[in-house]
Amino acid sequence: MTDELIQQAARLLRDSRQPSVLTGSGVSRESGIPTFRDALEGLWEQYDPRQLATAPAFQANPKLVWDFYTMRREKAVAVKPNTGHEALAKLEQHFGELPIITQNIDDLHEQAGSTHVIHLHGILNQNKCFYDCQGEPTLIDISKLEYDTKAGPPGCPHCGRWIRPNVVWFGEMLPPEALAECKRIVHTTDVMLVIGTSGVVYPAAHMPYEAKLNGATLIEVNPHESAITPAADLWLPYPSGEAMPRVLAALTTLDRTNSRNV
Ligand code: BV8
Ligand code: ZN
Repeated sequence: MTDELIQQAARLLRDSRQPSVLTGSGVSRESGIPTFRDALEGLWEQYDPRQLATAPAFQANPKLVWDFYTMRREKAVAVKPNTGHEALAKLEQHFGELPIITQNIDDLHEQAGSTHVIHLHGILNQNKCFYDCQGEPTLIDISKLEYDTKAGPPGCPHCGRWIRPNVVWFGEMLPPEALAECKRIVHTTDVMLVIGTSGVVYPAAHMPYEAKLNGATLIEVNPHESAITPAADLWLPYPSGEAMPRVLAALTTLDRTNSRNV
């Protein structure tokens, strides 16, 4: 990991007035959560997550899709934030404000201490009525329901129809309030850290381009080239769990040097 790239990122952040972050599943990879493109393991290896993360797939086989999310919930309970999540939470303390737009449905950013997290694709640990029968979204706390966990999704206590995870499936609209918040951020941010996303799922993948159009500088952190890399002003080709703590340390040193020189 060359220090020069880390130093460049630290200098861009030092001079930033309104930094922001966009994360994808790569930021949770070092916590042990597979990315969307990682092959699923065990009995799930025959499935492609993108084929399961749709309403038609759920309607065709509610138990299969419900079990897919139950498996992911059980995995998510066992994992902890990694050093990349923790560095982002410390960056928020450094700046006082650091909005994180995430495509991830885990809550590892929150567990690490980030307080301004916008979940574009929903939240794995929340459930709702498939028909939002009491309004959008009709959230349901399934821990209060009596149901056979082996029999697929429980019934909505209001209308008796399916309960589903409160996540955004392919072909579904993103939560309007999350989108509105993103619109505000991409029009005001001057440096956007783009971490751990392949940049292929829209409209989330559009955010860095929109920010750049509005004058922001893009710093990408991803060990592999992504669809966003060509638009990035600086690419740190490293895992976020290694790069982000180094960027944070370099920024802290720059600040200390600056304050000595005033
Ligand atoms: C919408 C929640 C409009 C569920 C997710 C053509 C046909 C059909 C549809 C479309 C189409 N073209 C565009 C669309 C729309 C579609 C889309 O974009 N499809 C893509 C596949 C082309 N989008 C939608 O459907 C969206 N809705 O457009 O609605 C509409 C209009 C009118 C009426 C109705 C609707 C909704 C999309 C949301 C889908 N839900 N998640 C769940 O999680 O189960 S998406 C899901 O996949 C994730 O949330 C994430 O967004 C995406 C995966 O992307 P990444 O996070 O980037 O993960 P990936 O594995 O791809 O990459 C990981 C990266 O990390 C890699 O680059 C890797 O190198 C890197 N990495 C690995 N290790 C590390 C690392 N980086 C750093 N450190 C490491 N250690
Ligand atoms: Zn209902």
